[in-house]
Amino acid sequence: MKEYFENIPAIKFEGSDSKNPLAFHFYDPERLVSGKKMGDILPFAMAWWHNLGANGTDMFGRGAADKSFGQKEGTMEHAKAKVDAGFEFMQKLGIKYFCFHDVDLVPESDDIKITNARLDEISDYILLKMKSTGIKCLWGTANMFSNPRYMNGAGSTNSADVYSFAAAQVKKALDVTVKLGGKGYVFWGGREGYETLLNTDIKFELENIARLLTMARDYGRKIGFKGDFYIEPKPKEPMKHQYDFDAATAIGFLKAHGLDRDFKINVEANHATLAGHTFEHELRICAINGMLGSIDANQGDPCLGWDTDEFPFDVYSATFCMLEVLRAGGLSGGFNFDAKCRRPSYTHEDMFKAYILGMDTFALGLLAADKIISDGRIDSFVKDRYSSFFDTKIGKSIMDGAATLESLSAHAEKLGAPALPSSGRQEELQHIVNDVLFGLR
Ligand code: XLS
Ligand code: NI
Ligand code: NI
Repeated sequence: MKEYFENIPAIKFEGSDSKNPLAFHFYDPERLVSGKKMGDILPFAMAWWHNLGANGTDMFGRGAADKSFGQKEGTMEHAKAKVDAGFEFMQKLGIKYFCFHDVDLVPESDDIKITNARLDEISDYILLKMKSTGIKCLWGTANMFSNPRYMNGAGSTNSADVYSFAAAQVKKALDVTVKLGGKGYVFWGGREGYETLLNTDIKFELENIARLLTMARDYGRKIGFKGDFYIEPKPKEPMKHQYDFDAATAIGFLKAHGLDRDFKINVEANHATLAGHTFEHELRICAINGMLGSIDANQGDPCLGWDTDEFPFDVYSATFCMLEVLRAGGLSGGFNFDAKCRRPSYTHEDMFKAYILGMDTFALGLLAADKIISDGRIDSFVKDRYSSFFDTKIGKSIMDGAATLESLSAHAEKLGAPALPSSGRQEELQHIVNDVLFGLR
């Protein structure tokens, strides 16, 4: 078997004293954190599209990275070389999962029957690789945003033919996901949104999206898909207004259409930033609704207003993410690196270094979050902050449902001006976080 990354060894954990850039300094899959293996708490996944496909093309220039893997792009030989290279990549990094769009796997033909036959062929090939390596599929999805037919969206399109085409793609992508034993199936509403109300019927479009998701749910369950469907919210880009703006919006939509038992949320860090939220805000909204599904692990750039899909580097953000994940009892999905190297980092070696950065960043986040939880000061502060609802007669009456506007008014009248609420002590809490982060070793 040809080796695609000849100069790259299997990446090992060497510890934080190591200066070897091709080693993990913090990610040690065997290390126990609160009794669980780090590798099990952090089920990392490779994103087929960025890692094996993205070559650095942007609006101003063509690709700088070579992702041909020795074959002519747009051929099945190339598709197979990507499988071989991808599995070698995951094995060398110890990554246990991958995520894909239909058209990441094979070149798309105008005739969906041809594309589908190619998907059958490549998924047979992937299945063999999965069996021999133990690597699994985290989730699959259909790309319903790149082809010009989706200029007005897929579920939200104004064309019944395009809608049918989208349905056909979802059907096949679900078939492939089930064939590969995928844990989840994602809908990122890439162009499910609009540019101007002058040409748009929002109610019609939202209901049509719900119809498509319902058909997908029904078909998936019919063919034996037992995993979670996910919506991946994003507020904008490519559309000005995207319907799945953020987690709260997507959860409300799922509940309104009776889809909340089958769907959870796939939270992408950079999309949270674009929505004007923090990553941890989005995770908390999902967790309190019982809908925390999976994570697209990346980060944006506060200087730039778009989805830069950078590899996670921000340890504070990873720490706050892992706090949410640990408090929620872990993820049923995984951590998919929906991230790409910067255009000037165009070598194959850079691909490995990028994943090492991301995996080490989340390992640090996990270790810090675990320390914050066992330190206990932050959690007990938050609990105490609401104590007046548990320790006082009036508070208890609110909590047990006995209070009425009349009873609370009578209490307020007796009070005169209430004392100010207790201090939020934000700065003290931030200081505690720094203590934990930088006293890590
Ligand atoms: C784009 C999205 C996309 C989804 C999968 O912004 O993040 O990559 O994760 O379609
Ligand atoms: Ni994503
Ligand atoms: Ni994204």
